[in-house]
Amino acid sequence: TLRAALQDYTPPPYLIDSVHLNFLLGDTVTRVESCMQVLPNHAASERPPLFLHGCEDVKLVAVKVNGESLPVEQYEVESSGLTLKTPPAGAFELEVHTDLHPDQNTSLEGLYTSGGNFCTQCEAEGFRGITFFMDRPDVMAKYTTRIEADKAACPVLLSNGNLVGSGEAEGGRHFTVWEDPFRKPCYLFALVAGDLCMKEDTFTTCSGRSVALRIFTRAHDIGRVDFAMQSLKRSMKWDEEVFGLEYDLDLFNIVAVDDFNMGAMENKSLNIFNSRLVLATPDTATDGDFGRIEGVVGHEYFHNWTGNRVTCRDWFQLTLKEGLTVYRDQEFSADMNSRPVRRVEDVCRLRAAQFQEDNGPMAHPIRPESYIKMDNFYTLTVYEKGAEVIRLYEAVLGKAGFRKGMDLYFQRHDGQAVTCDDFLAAMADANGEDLSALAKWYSQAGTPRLSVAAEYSPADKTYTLRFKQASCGARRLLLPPTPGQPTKDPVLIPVRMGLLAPDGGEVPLKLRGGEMLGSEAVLRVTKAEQEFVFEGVEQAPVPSLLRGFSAPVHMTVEGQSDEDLLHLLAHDTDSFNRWEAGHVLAKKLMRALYAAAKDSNEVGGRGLGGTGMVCVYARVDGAFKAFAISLPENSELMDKIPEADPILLHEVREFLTRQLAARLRPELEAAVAENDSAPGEQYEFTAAACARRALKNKALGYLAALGDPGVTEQLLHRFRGATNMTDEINALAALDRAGGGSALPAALTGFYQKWEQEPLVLLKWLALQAGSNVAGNVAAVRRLMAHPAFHITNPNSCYSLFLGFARSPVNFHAADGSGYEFMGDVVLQLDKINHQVASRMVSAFTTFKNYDQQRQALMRAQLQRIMDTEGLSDNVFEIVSKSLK
Ligand code: HT7
Ligand code: ZN
Repeated sequence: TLRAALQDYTPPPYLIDSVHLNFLLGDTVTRVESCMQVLPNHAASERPPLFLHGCEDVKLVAVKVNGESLPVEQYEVESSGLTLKTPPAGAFELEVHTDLHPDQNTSLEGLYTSGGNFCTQCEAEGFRGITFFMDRPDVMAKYTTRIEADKAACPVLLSNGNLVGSGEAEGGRHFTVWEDPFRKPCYLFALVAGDLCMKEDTFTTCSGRSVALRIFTRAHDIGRVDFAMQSLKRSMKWDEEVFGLEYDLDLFNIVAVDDFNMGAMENKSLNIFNSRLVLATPDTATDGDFGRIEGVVGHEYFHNWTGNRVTCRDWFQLTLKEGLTVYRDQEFSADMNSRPVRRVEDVCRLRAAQFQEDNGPMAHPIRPESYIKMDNFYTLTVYEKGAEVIRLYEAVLGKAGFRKGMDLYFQRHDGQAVTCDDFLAAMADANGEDLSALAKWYSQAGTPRLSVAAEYSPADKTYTLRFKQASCGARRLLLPPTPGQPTKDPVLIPVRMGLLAPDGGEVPLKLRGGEMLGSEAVLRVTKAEQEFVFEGVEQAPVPSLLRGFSAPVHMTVEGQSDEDLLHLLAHDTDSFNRWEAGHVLAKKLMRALYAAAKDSNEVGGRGLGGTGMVCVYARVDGAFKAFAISLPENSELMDKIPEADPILLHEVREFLTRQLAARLRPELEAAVAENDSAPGEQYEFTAAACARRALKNKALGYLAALGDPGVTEQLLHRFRGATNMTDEINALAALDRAGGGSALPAALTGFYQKWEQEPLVLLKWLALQAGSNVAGNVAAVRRLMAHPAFHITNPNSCYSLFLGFARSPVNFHAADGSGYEFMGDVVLQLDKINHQVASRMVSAFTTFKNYDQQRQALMRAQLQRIMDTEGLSDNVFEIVSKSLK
């Protein structure tokens, strides 16, 4: 097992100027002929060996140098790669022929088949599964790709760049030739061949060029690509308007495939997508699906500049392209929909999931220092926290300053493979600012803790905010320690803030010795302890801090009362913080209920009810009403509950849900009535329509908790009469939550029969059953593995069934360990099929230190059992071994 380390980076000793690839696709064997123009990238006095990465499944057939077969003693082949011991001095031509079996490739990296069609996935290190190559992103070459295949089986043959040739070949075969004019690393290479239908549109760029946009799917699905196509056109326009970035080729292709390890891939001009992120019609996709499609289509398109034109020097720099591109797709979605709603959703995800990662055995900085398998570092930390770090630049520099930095970044680095330091330098230089205080965000893992104490002096009308970057506990560490990083330095935390007067008005801000700042300021907290004194404050204000969640930190405001929170809820001008006030109240309530239940062995026994939340619901309106009654995720609560009992926490949630449903029943029924769609109303994916459906369905979910037969009847009626998938699946989920009675099995069967031919819809059906909290459901989930709707070689199927199951507190965390044992079995079974998918399943275990002693022991036992298994993949080994440390 080899570990790569950031500190070991050295430039490649050779470069590949151009490569000609010839793919001879076959039923079982595919031959790949690669011809590379190699250039020395070392001192003339040296003759270093040339190492080309390879992989076990690639069989070397021939090696030639400058047209001559290379004698066997001049090279060495191992499963890890091919070494040319003494390459010629100066430039030379290297030809390598390999044989592959794409139909047997269940790892879904390199070249594989999905539904009989050929496709590729090369990021991060999959190109070496196709041919021997310098598989590292700082080797950027020009590609020409010839693809030859049986014409009947593969009428469509695609690769990157422009189509420059095509024709017939012997034996009923045909070919195409593609030329990509832009240099690229091999991880952006793509090939697709098969029987596909296509839908075409055009986009005229800001400089008047016409770009053909094509989306390819299987024939059955081609009627479901309109939304993705519109999303693509909107992304192209948005990038021109917001960042001045224009598309650079005359063709942009998207291909949808069913078997795909992740969401999508930004291969130059030939994006490949998991079909669940392309195909959508109102009857098969939910509002959530539409939102994700828009975001991911945007994300992959935006990579054309942030990732492709400017790429990463090495994989440690992954956040350079991913954090930045997530930031860009979040901004795009915010502009297309409701900005405040999007921000709340993004922050919830970050705090519920990324903060957990930062607190667990896999914690790493957004720029990791080492890895065994790079695939394990496509994480919430690199992506989502990475995007928050980009947001820090925006908070510090303002939108205009941020744009200046982006412009300089492209001006300096177009066509290069660069580092996060280069990005920071471009931002700093474009604005004449010293941003070195931001650098620590790249190298330190963990979520900083920021505590704030406030003091008002009526005598001199000053208001002081004292910030401490500190964690609780005796050691007074600036940040909680993470694996390998016991101590931390302070970081730059931009705190966007305002002060609210007792009447709810905004206090004009003036820092001691400074100018008037208006009603909002961004304080730069850079020290372990730092204070800011505001002058001319007439009455003790309520502070509104970290507006818009201006930094990814845990913030505690000392002495913050429920009254303060209700004041913010009523008056804050920042919509995020208004929502946050209600959210903090809900967290306090749930933690109090949990603590009481733990003490008394009785949930809700001390008369704690949902009064605070009832107030919250009454005071929030519009798009936020659905959020106002959303209870915080368990993972957000566990941060402050040591050795949590997940089932007790679940019971607290159920109790509170019933309480709220009972106390708010008239309001919830009104919300359903007021937000119901009118008969015959067309589905629209707009912020307003989504907000209405979200509130209605949230309200129905609460009403379901009442266990009232009348409600169940209504849900069944809604389920049968639903005219869109959002309402249909929500009614089914609510029936499940209502216990469903005898109606649930029939509804599930009806749903299956209705959607039997639609694998994407059946993913929802699998996830819903897998996540059920009916005790003993593990047996049903095991049975579902044998159902025709489930395919163990399909990642989506596994994510729905297994990760759906891991989300059930009652069954995954069953006290007898049966849920853990099941997931242990799943990891071991999947590791023989697909290492990446298997290692994602291990994530169910990595939070084990959050739970009570018995559960910790049971989870650890499963990790140990996995660890003790022979022939474990590097992917699974890396996560399991770190977890057990
Ligand atoms: N850049 C893409 C990453 C990706 C990937 C990584 C490892 C294994 C499979 C993968 N498929 C796609 C996705 C993105 O961020 O756009
Ligand atoms: Zn990406």
